[in-house]
Amino acid sequence: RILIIGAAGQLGSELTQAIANIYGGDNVIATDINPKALEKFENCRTAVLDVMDKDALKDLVKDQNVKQIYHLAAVLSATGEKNPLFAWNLNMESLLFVLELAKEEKLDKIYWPSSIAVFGPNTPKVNTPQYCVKEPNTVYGISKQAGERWCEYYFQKYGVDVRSLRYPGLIGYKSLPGGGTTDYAVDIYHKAIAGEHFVSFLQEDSYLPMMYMPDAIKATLDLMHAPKEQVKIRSSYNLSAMSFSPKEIFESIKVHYPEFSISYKPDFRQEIADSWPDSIDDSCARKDWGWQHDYSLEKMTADILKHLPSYSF
Ligand code: VAH
Repeated sequence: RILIIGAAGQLGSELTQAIANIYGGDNVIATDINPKALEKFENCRTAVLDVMDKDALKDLVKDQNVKQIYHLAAVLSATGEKNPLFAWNLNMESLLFVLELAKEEKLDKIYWPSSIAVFGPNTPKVNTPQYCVKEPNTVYGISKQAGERWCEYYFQKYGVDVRSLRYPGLIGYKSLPGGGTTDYAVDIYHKAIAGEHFVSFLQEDSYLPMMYMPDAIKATLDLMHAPKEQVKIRSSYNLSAMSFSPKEIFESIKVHYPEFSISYKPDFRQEIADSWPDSIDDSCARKDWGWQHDYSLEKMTADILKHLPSYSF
């Protein structure tokens, strides 16, 4: 079976559905710490799980014959800055335990998301390469960088087949974001269809790498389904689709909602966004396992504005 930790999160909500559609609901166990959040999963197994409860996790893996784990639970960048040691502890302890469990129980595959947050203020900002200076200055970024080192270590030392992607900001209409610096790019659509004014917590020209959720799901499954020998990078792959600023996403929405209005009120998240790249070079992912994105900003906006108004959470 496939175990998904943090299944009710922004990425997990959609990735769990996609995995259940492929492997059959009986072979997928969606877990989250919040029992209420699990109610939305109708066509797969569910279980309440606190990822910090190592015994419960080990029992679940053994009792349910789990062979793959998608470990998606983490404290994201903005929330992490409010509670640094809690974020470090949860993000790192949980990953180390999943890697150790994979080694002990000889699990087939592990998936663990990294992020563009591994890059820092002195990383090349434009077309950021796969290999470069990475001095992240958020707890979330530090935990993702350390996590990448551990993933590569467990692959090289113990043969654990762990795979990872450095996601850009992810945008989808089927789930709400969970405390990231790119959350504005999801919230803006909700304000547009509600006919309300939007206040951006990032300044208008704050460029960030971004990706529509269907592309993120496709990349994750393409990577996880790739033959082992094609997965040449065992820290985490750079991954990219587009880059845009709050002004540009606003303009793409205004085409559909001419009355929509925006103002800019940068907060503490501006400093985090400023430490991240403007754009990413993901040529390694395209070369090693054939990554191709589908969605541009205009195509994403049209798709979200088509579905969000009638989507019930
Ligand atoms: C965050 N959404 O903002 C996440 C992501 C690149 C950003 O890692 O923390």
